[in-house]
Amino acid sequence: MREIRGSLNGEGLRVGIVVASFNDFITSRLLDGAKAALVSHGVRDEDVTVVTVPGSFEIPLVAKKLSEAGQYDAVICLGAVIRGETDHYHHVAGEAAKGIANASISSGVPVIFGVLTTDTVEQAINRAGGKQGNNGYSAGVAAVQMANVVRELDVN
Ligand code: INI
Repeated sequence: MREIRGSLNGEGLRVGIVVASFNDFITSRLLDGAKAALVSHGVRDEDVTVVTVPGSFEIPLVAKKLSEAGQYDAVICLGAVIRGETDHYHHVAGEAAKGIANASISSGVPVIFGVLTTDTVEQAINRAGGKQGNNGYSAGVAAVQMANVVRELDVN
């Protein structure tokens, strides 16, 4: 039996990060987590490119451009969509999720969904370095693993 799991060795990987500045008190923590995960798994600081966009709605376009550039082994998308009183939340969260998935499928490059979608600010804080860990860190680990999964699939 052959098993492909994707190693967690990030040496030599080039990673793009797209981060939304909306709710930046959350997204800056997600970014810190993602960078920490990449560096602790062997990705070199100079092999990481960070692009900042206004909000999560704008993430998909940049994710698509980065993933199609041929310069990155994985792209990480970071945002925080927090439910408000209107249904704006649904549109922003839905378009971000759909666009990020499309970028990954169409480019063949792993594009990691590190966008928090929560009912409350507290839930977001808990997932951005609080009680429930840091989703940015998990996104960084997922980027390394998926880049290696795709590499292993491509050479076999
Ligand atoms: N963008 C977010 O990243 N999170 C949110 O919670 C949010 N809310 O709630 O409005 C949000 N809106 C901005 C949106 O992403 C766009 O930047 C804006 O609509 C301009 O296109």
